[in-house]
Amino acid sequence: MKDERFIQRCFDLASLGAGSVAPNPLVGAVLVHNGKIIGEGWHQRWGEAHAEVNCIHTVLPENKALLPYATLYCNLEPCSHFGKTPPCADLIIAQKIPRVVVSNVDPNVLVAGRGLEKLKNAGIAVTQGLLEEEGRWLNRTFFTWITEQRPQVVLKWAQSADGFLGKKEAQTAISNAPALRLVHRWRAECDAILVGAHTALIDNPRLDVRHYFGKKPLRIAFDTQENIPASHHLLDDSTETWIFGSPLMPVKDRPNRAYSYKRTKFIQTVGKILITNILEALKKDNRASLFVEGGANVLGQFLETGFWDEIRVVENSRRLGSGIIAPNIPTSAVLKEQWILGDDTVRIFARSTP
Ligand code: AOF
Ligand code: ZN
Repeated sequence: MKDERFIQRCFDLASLGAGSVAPNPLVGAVLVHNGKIIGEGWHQRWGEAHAEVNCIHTVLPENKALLPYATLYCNLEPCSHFGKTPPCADLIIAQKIPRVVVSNVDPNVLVAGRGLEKLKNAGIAVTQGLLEEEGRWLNRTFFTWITEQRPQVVLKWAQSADGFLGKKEAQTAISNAPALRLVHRWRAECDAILVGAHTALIDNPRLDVRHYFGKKPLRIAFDTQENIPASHHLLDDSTETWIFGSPLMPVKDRPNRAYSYKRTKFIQTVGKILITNILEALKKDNRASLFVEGGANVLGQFLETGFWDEIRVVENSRRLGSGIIAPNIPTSAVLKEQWILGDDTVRIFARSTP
């Protein structure tokens, strides 16, 4: 029970890296001596120090002598490879820490149990598999990235109590202010946000992070008919944007497409835009998650083709009476999280693994 509590603390620390470490995992580490925490750390930024290193660095000089009697808790197996930083397993051995408790084995082929092996060979007592399922849920993006070799696809929509996304030809506010803040947090935590042509045109979304803090993800929009006016937010060149469009005319001849875009890339496509092409492009660009914000048509495409890992639905208690019908939650989806935000209910579903 005590071990689980410290692993839970690792999860909480690990979550602080959300939005900053991808495609690396969220990792937290805690050093405990006699039931007291003497060090804590987490992986804060991609390419920088791992959780274990940051944790060991926080141990006060007067507590350093306790390391040979302490337990290191970490939600992910300590690494055994020379990546952008040296192996964490070597550091743990060098610090003479006698016991290590982890939640998940690292699925990365460069590690995959070798970190734990290294520790055991050095005589360290290793316990693994604590709160394993919770750990996998926390690091679901990393697990998809490593095991499926593609970004985690998260579908999101807001619907009325009677199951409508909004009115047909106008932007309709469905969810409340706290839910808007939550959605902006989700945006800050993902690597790319996508909307379809109709949403880009009718809603004129900014797809930025205004109601939360954190980095701006890549924006992606479909614009096969080249309908998005240059005055729309998505074409303001304020942040990295990919516009998937048709190859009817070279970019330079399109009246809407100025030459001066620096951060906006117009990607020509032949025929229907394929989800696999988008996922491939994201993978090449090292982007581990895609947040799909609608509309109904695009959400339907992802659902029909089976390219989804998570569905996040915000449901308001008001009824709309008519409008665009919200997608059905597939039978393969399982409810993982649910909470109330005023008159909104937030639900997170995951694809059930057979
Ligand atoms: C750990 N602790 O905090 C993290 C680990 O490129 P690098 O050197 O940062 O290595 C990235 C890989 O290391 C990543 O794919 C995963 O296998 C592991 N991440 N391991 O011991 C950490 N973030
Ligand atoms: Zn490491």
